[in-house]
Amino acid sequence: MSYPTYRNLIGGEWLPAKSGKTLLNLNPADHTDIVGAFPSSHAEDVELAVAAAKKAYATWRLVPAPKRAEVLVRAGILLQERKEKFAHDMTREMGKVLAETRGDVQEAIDEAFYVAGEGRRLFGVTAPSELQSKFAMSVRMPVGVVGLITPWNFPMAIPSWKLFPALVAGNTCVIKPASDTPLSTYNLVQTLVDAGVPAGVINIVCGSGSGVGTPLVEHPDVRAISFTGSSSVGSHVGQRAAATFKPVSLEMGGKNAQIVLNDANLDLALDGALWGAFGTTGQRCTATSRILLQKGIAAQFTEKLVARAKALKIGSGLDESVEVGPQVNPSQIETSASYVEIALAEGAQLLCGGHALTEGAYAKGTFFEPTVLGGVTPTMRIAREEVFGPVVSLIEFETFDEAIAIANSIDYGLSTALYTKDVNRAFAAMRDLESGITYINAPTIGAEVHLPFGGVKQTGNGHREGLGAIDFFTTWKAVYVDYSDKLQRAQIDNQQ
Ligand code: UN1
Repeated sequence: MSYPTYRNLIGGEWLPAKSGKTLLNLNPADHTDIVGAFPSSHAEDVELAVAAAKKAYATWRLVPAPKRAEVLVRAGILLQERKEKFAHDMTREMGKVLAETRGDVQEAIDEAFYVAGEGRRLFGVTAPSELQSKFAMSVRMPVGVVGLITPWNFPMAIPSWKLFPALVAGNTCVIKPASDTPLSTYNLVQTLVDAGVPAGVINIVCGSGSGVGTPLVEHPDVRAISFTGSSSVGSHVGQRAAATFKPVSLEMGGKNAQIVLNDANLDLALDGALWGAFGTTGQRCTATSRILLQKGIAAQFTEKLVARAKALKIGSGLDESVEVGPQVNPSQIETSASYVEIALAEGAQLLCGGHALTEGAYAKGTFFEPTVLGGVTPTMRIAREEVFGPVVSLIEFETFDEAIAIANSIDYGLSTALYTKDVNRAFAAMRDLESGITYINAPTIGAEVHLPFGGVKQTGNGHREGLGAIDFFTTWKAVYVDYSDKLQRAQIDNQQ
């Protein structure tokens, strides 16, 4: 089978990895379908990319921010024109269904138009000086060369969350896409190039975490790192970045709970649970992986959820009638299968699913059945650890306070959802749930780009994407202008 060979983008040129080696990008619904060969890069390629980004920074930082933003407006319009093609490419390399990959491209379009507006804001503050005839203000400065490390589950949206605010703020970028899904990042970056991003302002270096990610994180000329991925890799990234005092934004795992109270609209809660747990085949950091059911509705809800989970159509995401696509690669399937085993050994019950699908139309792909586990208790590993697959645990509770305590009893804190008609409980939950995002009567997935995205506890290290990304990609400078024509000593001359 013939397939295209892609290259790194370094200083405006498309170059192969110095090693000459490539990695194959396979369709997870059919591993005989090769999407393309991508460079298998290493430290020497990172070196060239960082040097190119450093050179481009000298001029990009001086382009007025509203002008930088115009590139994003043009990119947003081009993405609208290319949406259908890019969604197909993404389903082919990542697996999720077309409706969702269209949504992923749409998220990048939304981000382009949202962040373009920041080009005319990037506000600082002015403050009165304590001294006469002295002016005090604070301005946002770019950080410099930034390193961006992105995951495979939102292969265009998440790169856009990082690239667009970094660019509008005047930084230059080296991006390492996930090795499972580099094509969507290529499509995004090619669009930015077509929209007028100058050479060297964005560089792509493709390869593995150890080949590209580590040298990027450790490079002394890289001034900040923004990473989205697992908590174990994030911990490594954070520690390596700390060695060179780099600011690092980490967005990592979740174990997101949907709470359903007795008074909830059950059909709505069911729709939310199915979408939250099995949308993107459960491979979202915001995916619903625990459903907390109040005793009064637990049996009825469980029965309906299991029936609907069993009825979901699984297959290639390119088939418009399919509801659940494949998992991205064999190792994700192994993780799902091993967590089912762990859960059963701990005493949970398998209510449906639980197995990889390997026969007939599924034989060439990495498919896993939508899986519902009942009888889960809050201390089991399946109730505490991230699976990142189509596996959801049902936990029963008696009181609202107990539900909040269970929801909060884990190490993660990304997204939570509460289904109820009781406004008092809704507001109490908004206050008490320990998560960066809380939904009322909506599933744990579905964040919009112009709100803060990120979590507490082991989900992140305090930074936010969306509203908040500009804070990460800029650094404050305080500027004082003394127009008194004499030396004025702060804290001294104004004290007489
Ligand atoms: C992720 O969960 O990995 O909120 C990102 C959502 C999407 C982004 C999810 N807009 O579900």
